[in-house]
Amino acid sequence: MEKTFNLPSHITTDKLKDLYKQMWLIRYFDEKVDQFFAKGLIHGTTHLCVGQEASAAGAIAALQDIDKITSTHRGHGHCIAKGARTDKMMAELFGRVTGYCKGKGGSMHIADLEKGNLGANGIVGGGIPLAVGAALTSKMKNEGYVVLCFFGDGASNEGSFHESLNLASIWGLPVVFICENNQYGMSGAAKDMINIPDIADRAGSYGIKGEVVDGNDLVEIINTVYDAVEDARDGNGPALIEVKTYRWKGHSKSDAKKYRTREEEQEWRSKDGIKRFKELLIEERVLTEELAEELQQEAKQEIEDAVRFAENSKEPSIDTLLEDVYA
Ligand SMILES: Cc1ncc(C[n+]2csc(CCOP(=O)(O)OP(=O)(O)O)c2C)c(N)n1
Ligand SMILES: [Mg+2]
Repeated sequence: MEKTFNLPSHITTDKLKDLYKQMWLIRYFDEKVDQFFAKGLIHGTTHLCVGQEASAAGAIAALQDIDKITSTHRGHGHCIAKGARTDKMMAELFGRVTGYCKGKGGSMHIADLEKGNLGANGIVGGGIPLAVGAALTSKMKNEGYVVLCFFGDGASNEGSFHESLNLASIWGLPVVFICENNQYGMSGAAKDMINIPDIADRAGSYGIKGEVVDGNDLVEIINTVYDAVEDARDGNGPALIEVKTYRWKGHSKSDAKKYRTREEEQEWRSKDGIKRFKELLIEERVLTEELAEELQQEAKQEIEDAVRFAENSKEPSIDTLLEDVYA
């Protein structure tokens, strides 16, 4: 069986297995980071995307290798899905020389230009104009790549979102905006901050297509993003896709989550995108229980190995303190 579920032709059976493992990699990576933060072994700050795995894995699976992404402060999943090495990511969070920024950048500065990841961004809404700039480059130089731009519900209230969508629209740029509506921006519920039920409807103000997808349905995400990306590649301009999802953990470290109920959390956990994808793959005979378990264990082991790699790497030496630092 080469192709299932009416997915794009590059999503082969092997790719489906990879995606299943990839979602576990993202989850185990962030679970591990959570533990190390709690123990005080990782410094700075971090934002975990546990619960949002299908969004990163699905949207990026729709791309070709030449395509680019811009990410956010909650970007570990985007990074892994765009092909980053988990050991170099973990080393970066541990502040070691083997990390993506030689240990000086941390969670919100990981970029991987070789793989087309233009970088995480600590400025809410900061990646959106960058994505539009990269898409303008693609168009002007006729490079053929599309840019996938991730941001949150909170970021969709920033001026940069509105200015960027307007420019991308009038210039017909090859960029697809992915709004990961995880229901909260810090402690603010999206429903209290935005007076329309669907952020995707904001696309109408800019004359571009807007769609809502279920953030726990990997297949729906791949298909919707793929159509938008290929449309953009064909010169038909941008689109806005709102992924309805949920962050299982707090906003950042030390968040008691007093602004939401445990029942609400439980309800979203029961819709887990990884679990749903596993059930689908078993039903479609792509996976057996045994193979699913094997892939999950491989992912777990890779993250354990990433931690060993980080722990065994050196911290930057004092004489490199001012190297590669721009501010
Ligand atoms: C320009 C700017 N304003 C405020 C902040 C502080 N801040 C960091 S994350 C965040 C919430 C962002 O919410 P959302 O866009 O929904 O992303 P999520 O954290 O939910 O993934 C805020 C306000 C910031 N980093 N940058
Ligand atoms: Mg949010």
